[in-house]
Amino acid sequence: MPRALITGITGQDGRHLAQLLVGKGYDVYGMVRGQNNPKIHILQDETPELEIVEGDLQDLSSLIGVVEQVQPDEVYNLGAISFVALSFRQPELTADITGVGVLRMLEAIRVVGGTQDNRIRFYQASSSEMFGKVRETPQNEMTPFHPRSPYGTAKVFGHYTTLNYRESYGLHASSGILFNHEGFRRGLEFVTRKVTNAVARIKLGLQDTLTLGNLEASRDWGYAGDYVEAMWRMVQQDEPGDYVVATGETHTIRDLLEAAFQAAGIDDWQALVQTDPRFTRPAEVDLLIGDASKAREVLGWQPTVDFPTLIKMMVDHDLEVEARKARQVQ
Ligand code: G4F
Repeated sequence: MPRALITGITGQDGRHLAQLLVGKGYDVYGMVRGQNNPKIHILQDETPELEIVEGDLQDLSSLIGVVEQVQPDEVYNLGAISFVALSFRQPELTADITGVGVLRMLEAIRVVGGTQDNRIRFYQASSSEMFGKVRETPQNEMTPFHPRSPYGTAKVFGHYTTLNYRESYGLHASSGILFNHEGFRRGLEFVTRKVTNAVARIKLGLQDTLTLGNLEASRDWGYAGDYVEAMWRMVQQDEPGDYVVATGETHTIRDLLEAAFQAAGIDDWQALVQTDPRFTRPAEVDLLIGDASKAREVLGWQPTVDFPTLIKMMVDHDLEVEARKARQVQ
């Protein structure tokens, strides 16, 4: 059986990818840091086949230990401080985990001998945040980067480090430039889930209003379950490469609000939404829209869930979860 090691296993993508790979017959190892990570039991309920290993993207010797122990065929580096707003408050930590963490994992693979005959293939979770103040629209693999946050600059470092290990050591290292991807496992701090959860609570009479930051930003939002399939396909190619993964459609936060309230059957929502500068960022990424032609042509990948379906899926999920929680409190 092929073996896969996933960092960032407790995050949305880690959970989707673990299930995908188990379904494909892999032995899957998920790396967590520290003892008694509270999310481990969720992972074990969801994917009982998953093995948990301990390691830390801030600690090279722990990564060498994990790679030696697991002897993976494929490493998926999804671990990061991934919330852009937090990266402004903790820029150094973000640079260390989201940026230098990539270098440490690549070094661990090199030191354990994984670059010989491409014994260990590597996937880096790069991000459309690297495009930042976009130089062209839509964005593709050749679009220059102009990051707008400590998260974005750290991702650029990770992206070029992946490229450098490919070119220097012949490592089969691919980089997926993934645009925003969402779903019912998305954290409540990200705007889609913050909105779908609040809309569900408003519908159930558990909350009165919703407070957001910039409503004019535009994002290319897809479904996370589709995007982990693209990661896997990149790693299966004979040659490593960089790929944009996106839907090719963009929507503002206002469109998101409209879709979410509509999914809950609420037409008149304007008065339910407030804005507060607390939720705006020192520098914003105004518009993202990806051109995934290369992924379509080379990987045969395309998204299967469109924007209204995605938002409805999330609202329905949150209606169910919030109604259950409310029943338990009574
Ligand atoms: O949902 P967001 O926090 O995602 P963001 O910043 O686009 O980053 C996400 O996608 C990236 C891919 O491009 C990933 F690399 C990254 O790890 C993460 O998954 O914010 C989306 C937009 C922003 O423009 C933000 O300013 O929504 C705007 N927004 C407006 N009000 C808000 C809010 N975002 C959040 N999180 N909370 C608000 O109240």
